[in-house]
Amino acid sequence: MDSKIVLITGATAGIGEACAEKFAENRYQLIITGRREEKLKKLARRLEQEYKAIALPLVFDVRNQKQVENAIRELPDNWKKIDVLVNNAGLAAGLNTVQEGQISDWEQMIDTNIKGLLYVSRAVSPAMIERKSGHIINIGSIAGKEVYPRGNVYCSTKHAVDALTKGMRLDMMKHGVRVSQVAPGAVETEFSMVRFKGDRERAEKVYDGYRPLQASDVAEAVFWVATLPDHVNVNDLLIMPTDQANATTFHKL
Ligand code: NDP
Ligand code: 8X3
Repeated sequence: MDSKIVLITGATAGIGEACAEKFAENRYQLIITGRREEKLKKLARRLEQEYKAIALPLVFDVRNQKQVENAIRELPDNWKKIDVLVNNAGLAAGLNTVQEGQISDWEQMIDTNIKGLLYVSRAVSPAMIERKSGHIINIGSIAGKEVYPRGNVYCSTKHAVDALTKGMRLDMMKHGVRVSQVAPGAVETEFSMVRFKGDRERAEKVYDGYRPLQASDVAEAVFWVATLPDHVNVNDLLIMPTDQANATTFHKL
């Protein structure tokens, strides 16, 4: 039997990279995407060396609908049958009140986390629907379940991912396509460095005094969701550090 194909957005770092590793270890063929070409190439080489996995790096910005459409349309024939799409690319930019927020931060988050997820899903899902098989796994967040101080726009984008997951499931259920959300609490990745625009001290404080999730913990959950029997769908999986009870309550030493 041919190996299954998984497309992971945002595979150059963090949760996406860990998902790539987990699927590679389990003999999937991978389409790994992101904006940083060198990182994608390096990851493809590593996955090939460590797991003999075949990985196709595909460079695009999820905010650019034409780039997304062209990249998916121009996939070589033997890469077109995407079995699993992991919509992971995303970010938080800044942590401000609305009255002090930067408009460019809001636009980047909305364009990436909502519109980018939609562009990729729109490009990939028709072939799944035609084949009556496929699985879309959206990476949501505890920020899509609750709103925390100064989280306004980022939390809104993740609430949108929550709603889109539900909407896509309603749209695609009759076509045999599964749609799931995996929604993590705090995960130690590049996320906070990106949110605080390279301020390492501020970023590191986010993970101080408790044990955050690691990207590999989330990858385990994503892989489990993706490999359940066809008749089983995990609608929503909220995965938190043991030391984090909700969006704002941590058990710190
Ligand atoms: P990282 O910053 O480590 O990774 C983010 C990934 O998204 C990178 O690979 C980056 O690739 C990609 N990305 C960002 N913007 C774009 C873009 N415009 N086009 C294409 N790719 C893009 O963060 P995480 O791994 O933590 O985040 C992954 C997902 O998990 C996000 O959706 C985030 O919201 C969510 N999440 C994170 C949590 C956390 O605490 N870390 C908790 C809950 C959810 P590149 O820069 O190469 O384009
Ligand atoms: C990332 C987790 O709590 O920083 O989605 O929003 S949080």
